[in-house]
Amino acid sequence: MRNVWIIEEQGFDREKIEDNGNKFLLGNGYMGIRGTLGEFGKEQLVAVNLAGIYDQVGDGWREPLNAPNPLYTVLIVDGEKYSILKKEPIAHKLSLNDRQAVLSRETTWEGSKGQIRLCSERFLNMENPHLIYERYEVICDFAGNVTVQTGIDADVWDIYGPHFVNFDYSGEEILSVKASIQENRESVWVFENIEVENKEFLVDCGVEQRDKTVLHHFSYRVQPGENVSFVKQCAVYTTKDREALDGCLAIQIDTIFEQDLLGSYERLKQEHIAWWEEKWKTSEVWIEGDEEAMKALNYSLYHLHSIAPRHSESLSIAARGLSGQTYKGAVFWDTEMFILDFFLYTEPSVAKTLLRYRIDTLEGAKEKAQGYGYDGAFYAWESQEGGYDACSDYNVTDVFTGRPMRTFFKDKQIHISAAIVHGIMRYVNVTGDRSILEEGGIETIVECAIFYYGLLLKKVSGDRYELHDVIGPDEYHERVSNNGYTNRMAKYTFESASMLLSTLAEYPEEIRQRIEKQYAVEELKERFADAAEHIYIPEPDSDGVIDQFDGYRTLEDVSLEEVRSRLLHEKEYWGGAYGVASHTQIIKQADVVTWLTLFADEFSKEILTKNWEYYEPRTEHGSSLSACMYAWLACICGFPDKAYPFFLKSATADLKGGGKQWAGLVYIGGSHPAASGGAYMNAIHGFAGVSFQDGRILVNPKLPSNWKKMRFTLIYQGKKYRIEINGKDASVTEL
Ligand code: IFM
Repeated sequence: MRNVWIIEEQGFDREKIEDNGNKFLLGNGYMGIRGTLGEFGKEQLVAVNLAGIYDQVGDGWREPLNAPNPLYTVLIVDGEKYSILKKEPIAHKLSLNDRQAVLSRETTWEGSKGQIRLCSERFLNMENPHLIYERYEVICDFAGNVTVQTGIDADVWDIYGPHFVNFDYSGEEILSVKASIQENRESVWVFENIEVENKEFLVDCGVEQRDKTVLHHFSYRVQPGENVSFVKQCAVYTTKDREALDGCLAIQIDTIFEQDLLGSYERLKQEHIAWWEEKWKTSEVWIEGDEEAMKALNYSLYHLHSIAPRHSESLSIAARGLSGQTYKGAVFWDTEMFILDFFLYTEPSVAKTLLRYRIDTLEGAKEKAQGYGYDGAFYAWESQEGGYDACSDYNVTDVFTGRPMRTFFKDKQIHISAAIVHGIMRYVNVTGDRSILEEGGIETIVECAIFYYGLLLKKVSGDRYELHDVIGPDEYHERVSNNGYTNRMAKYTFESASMLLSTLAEYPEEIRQRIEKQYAVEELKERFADAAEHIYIPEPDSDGVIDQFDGYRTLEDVSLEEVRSRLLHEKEYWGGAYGVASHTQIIKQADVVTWLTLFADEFSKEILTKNWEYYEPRTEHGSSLSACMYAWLACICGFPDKAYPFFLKSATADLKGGGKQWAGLVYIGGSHPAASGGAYMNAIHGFAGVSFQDGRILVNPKLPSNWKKMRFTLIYQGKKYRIEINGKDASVTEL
């Protein structure tokens, strides 16, 4: 068997720099370091992307900060610079061991006197997420002068920057850059320390500060085969880490950095590998019969582990993880609806951290609702700190005029609030831990229900409630009425809130009192029960198909190819007022299919299948959130082989790269955590057929024909289980 844990790229292709940055990303929840090379700068999209710290420059979009890059390294041999960008190598390999989360690089150049080989490897500390380690080695097969300049490059890549305005460089043994953002609200500190091997060959060394870099330089005189090598340790802190900083940063860094770095490196690496090994014990998904799928799926899980905010008790995951500033580093419904399950089943404490972020941003959601004159909690479509909605009124730039286009994602994607309710309820049901409800979850759910209640419309003569003027998951059709997904999720919210208010007696006295103090419980209970009963849920037509929204099937029924052929520009936005899809039945992503997947037991197999077959050819899959829902529903319908290509599409979103990079003229490239989480859900719920009933795990496997066996671990209601599947047979063993 090939090593399914090695992700490798042979040769150097300039065109792949951007995709490789995502593909070879290292992360530890606190920061993500793109898979770029030491000699790269901001033009190659180098980024040390930080979680949960944002800045806005002028009228530009508010986005997360990229810290100065402490892994910047330049190699000079006999006076000539060896950069892959300037000098074509004779061999080059980038390799990620995604079981160990170690990224290595090997590059060989043919110089005028012989060959020069550069090998480096790096990893991020998972226990202390501020720390980065790198080992670097150069070997020449000739006698020559080797100089290495390595240190911190503060000329960072920004999309809507520059964010850093004041720089404070210092360099003795430990280099540091303190960079402060506009208005001096936040600062970022980056430290770098280095220990060189083979000091006997050293002819010169020192520190220099030039432009926006502060660098150590080491010059060696080497004989053939003698290596120049060093180990770097770097640290990143921000003013958000106030406790850790404690006002005396320099002293702390001395104590945090290893004293005997060379001697400690191997031990640190082994500890790092052991940390990951421990994670894989609970999270690895083993598949017999399909190495490609097993590799892609576990690689997706590697990405999810790398962006889990384990250092915090209240933080979420951005739509592009920690791969850069794309999508403003904001949190979307992606987290609750696509990413959450992986953590629910393998590391519930992380799931709780993700949901705590929503509970802690409830005030932001209430403010947003108030801003529109609504009651309750309307969560941010693109959530940043405090629940601030970073989504702009003009979120797409028109390719023809260069003008911002009015979009309504922020105003009309009301389904976001229900996603948070869904996440909290899933947490409670899967973990059996109700503490999240007691710690603000009840209020969050009630406020979301109040929000939807205030939006309900009823015809004077009618007896049903409707939701008008919304955008469903398919963002190409704006301001529609009775989007089935949105209505069903609102119903779910009413049901959840009503159930919670009806069972308050089960909670400790102080919780009950807290809730009763804030709400007219009896009145709300009645309202929510009534709303849940009477909200209009679109039904299948005589042909079994459900309209995605009122009048959907009166729109032009035209093929995807035809709509694509109408594009006048490759980056043109398909939705909105003039989009090529807006007046047709072509949709961006799974919409009705998402609804039917989540509530499959409310429909017959026949209806599920008819809708899958109707909507799939009409779906562009223009979002990485789409394929996994089609895969999952195909499994529910009993067609795992039909599901398989959709599953693979999700699982390989970052492995293969090449996804959509533009929405109009807005850059949306980066990694795809929702697709990773979606692939996991496909494997567990779809192919393995895991569901829960009355506190029990049910397994009803529907493996694709090339999968023989499957094995994985799940944590359910506080206990760990090993699930083994062999064809159609399954066993569940408590561990
Ligand atoms: O949340 C998604 C949305 O559904 C489609 N556009 C991209 C967003 C972020 O992934």
